[in-house]
Amino acid sequence: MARISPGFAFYDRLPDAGSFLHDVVCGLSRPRKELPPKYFYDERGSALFEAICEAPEYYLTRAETSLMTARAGEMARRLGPRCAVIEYGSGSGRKSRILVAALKPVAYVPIDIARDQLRATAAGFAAEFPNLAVVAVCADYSRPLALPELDQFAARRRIIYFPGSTIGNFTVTEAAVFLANARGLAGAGGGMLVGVDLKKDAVRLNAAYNDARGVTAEFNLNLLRRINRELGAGFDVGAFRHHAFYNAARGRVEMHLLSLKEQRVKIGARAIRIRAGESIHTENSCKYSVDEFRRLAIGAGFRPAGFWCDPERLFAVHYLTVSD
Ligand code: AVJ
Repeated sequence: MARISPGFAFYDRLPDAGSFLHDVVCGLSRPRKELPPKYFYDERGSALFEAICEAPEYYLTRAETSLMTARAGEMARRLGPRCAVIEYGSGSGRKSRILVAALKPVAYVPIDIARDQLRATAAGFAAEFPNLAVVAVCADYSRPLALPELDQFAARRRIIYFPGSTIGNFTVTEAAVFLANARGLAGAGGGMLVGVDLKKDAVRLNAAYNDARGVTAEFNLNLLRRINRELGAGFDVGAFRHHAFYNAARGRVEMHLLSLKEQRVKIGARAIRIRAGESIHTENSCKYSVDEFRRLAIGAGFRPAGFWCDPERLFAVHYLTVSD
């Protein structure tokens, strides 16, 4: 049979550039300066993140991908036929490709903030899985989000797929709110499959966020380059240092940018001053034991319905369900 050139739907629901300016100015006006990690992912940032995933120290992607490869069949049996898979932060789609190949859902709805990568990923899925309806949504899923109508696909259940331990970017309190919203989106009879990096020794964690080739440092610093380019700020990027460490008391890796000198920059109408030695907190990556994450999910109204770990117990994938 001739293969018809495969298509996909594309919805652009990205907030305008004004919210980037607003979030940056707000974050840098706080007594402890911070920037939201979602802004790492401009074109260069997305490419740098892909390079991080290849770094020998960054075990997360390899552990989760091999876990998916080994267990996707089991996961698919658990989730059942005729699912609609909604993915938060589809990125390159490397992990969802494994899930989709095993699960054979009726629809795949990748949601991502990086427009060009989302287009490429959606096109790839449409070409690879001709019987799959692909509905791409370019959006910031950390904000309330109206999804396109999915009823036409007559799915038995909605599955939210949230791999990569991206949930770790939220604080524990934010993650609880986020999960409660996701539960609403999955709806009665629905479920969620979440990839979560496990707590482990600090040496391993510190190495993962301080790779020897400095790709993570470049990824972190790229946020300042983006602010310079898109918002016309004049940060001296060379006078900042990448600083990442495991904060055991809070169960998270923190990434910061340390300014080595005093800097004054103008962003929009605002003058920002950074002292020598002052930090900008750019990311949290919270780590959860299996039990901690299950308790969090229960608090958000989900029922923990199974989990899978790699043999080294580096990473977990949790299945959470919503009762009918
Ligand atoms: C994509 C959010 C899961 O927190 O480990 C990688 C991003 N930051 N190295 C993570 C990241 C530094 C990553 N997540």
